[in-house]
Amino acid sequence: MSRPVLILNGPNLNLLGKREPHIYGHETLADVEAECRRTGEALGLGVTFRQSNAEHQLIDWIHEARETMAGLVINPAGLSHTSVSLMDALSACAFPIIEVHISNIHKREEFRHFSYVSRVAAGVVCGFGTQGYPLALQRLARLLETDAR
Ligand code: CA2
Repeated sequence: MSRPVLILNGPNLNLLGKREPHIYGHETLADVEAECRRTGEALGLGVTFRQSNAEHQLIDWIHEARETMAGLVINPAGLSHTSVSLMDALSACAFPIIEVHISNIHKREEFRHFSYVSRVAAGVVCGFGTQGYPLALQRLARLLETDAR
């Protein structure tokens, strides 16, 4: 039986592949979703994939996930660097959380170097382009095998 995992994408990631390809590449969010579904199937994970531009929506999905999901991959986008509320919602989750950034945030502006989400994540994938998503799923699958947080 596959284990349910949630992949959340924060503000503006709906623009992926449509703007700023020099930073974020040419793949669209739909391409990323398709790749995550393929990877999830191979790993025995049932993938739910969502994006919102609204902080409250992301928080509501995280609250729901506490009851329904075994793990979470999140690209919090700009909210990584600003949102205590998102961090608080994530810290109420008992399952493992992997944070993904498509770009290498440490190579960019200073304000992107800090992430509130990293404080509650089991691990962070950053700077691997959209390949970071399937890599995060691989790590999540491994953590779920051992039931570690
Ligand atoms: O590298 C990442 O994945 C980020 O989470 C992306 C965020 C940025 O604020 C973080 O510092 C790093 C930006 C998401 C917006 O994505 C766009 C994609 C294409 C065009 C415009 C924005």
